[in-house]
Amino acid sequence: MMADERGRFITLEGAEGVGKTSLLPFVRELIESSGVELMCTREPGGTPLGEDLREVLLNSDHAIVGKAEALLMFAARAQHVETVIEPALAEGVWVLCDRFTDASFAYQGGGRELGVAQVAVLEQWVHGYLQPDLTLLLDASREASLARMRRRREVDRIEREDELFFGRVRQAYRQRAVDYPDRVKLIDANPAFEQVCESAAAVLTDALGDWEAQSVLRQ
Ligand code: Z5A
Repeated sequence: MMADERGRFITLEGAEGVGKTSLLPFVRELIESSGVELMCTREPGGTPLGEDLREVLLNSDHAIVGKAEALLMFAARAQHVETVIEPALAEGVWVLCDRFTDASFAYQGGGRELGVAQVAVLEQWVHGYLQPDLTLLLDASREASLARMRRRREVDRIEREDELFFGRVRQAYRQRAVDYPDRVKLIDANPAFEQVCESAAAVLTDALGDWEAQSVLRQ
């Protein structure tokens, strides 16, 4: 990569329990092995304000209405984009983010049924100029996700929703891959972890190759 180039912005997405958090160190290592400086972050969170909002969103007992939930997600995101993500990218640092705005389209747009148009208005306002360069979207059956979730910590506020909610979340996520095929790469997360890593590696290797070629052409 040329010294004065912007960093690349890569996001990891998928419904709860699909294995994003498990995959993150593998993705991190693969990207770093290409020689770039990489920063890992997450949403909601990534800043002191964002982490406080995460606590409210996931662990408070408030009955938060869908619109308030969407606005809180985007409040955390506005702080995150302006103070962390954008400055890093501008300095040439690559950013790997565990969830970003595709999650708002899936959970608030789909799960809470606010719709794509409402979420798109917030997206445009908060970071209309910024989109991930690549999104790895892990997709697994609800049975597989549930079985994996049972193996870990207690459930948070959103995870207490019903099956219809999670059906809409998965459908909305899959629609993102249909609507943005060049950016959002659907990865089958049903198989064993090693196989999921292989699929993610194939997608990443392709993207890294394309970006390297673009970088060489610009020199
Ligand atoms: N949210 C939102 O609503 N709107 C937004 O805009 C944003 C977020 C940004 C926080 O997400 C919540 O915020 C989330 C969406 C909402 N709520 N829900 N529900 P989070 O990312 O912090 O939390 P999470 O979705 O619950 O993710 P997680 O806890 O990090 O789960 P995961 O990353 O998908 O899974 P994991 O922890 O990597 O794996 C779970 C277990 O399965 C673990 O024991 C693994 O060892 C095992 N595992 C993983 N992969 C495999 C395979 N392939 N086979 C077998 N076992 C596996």
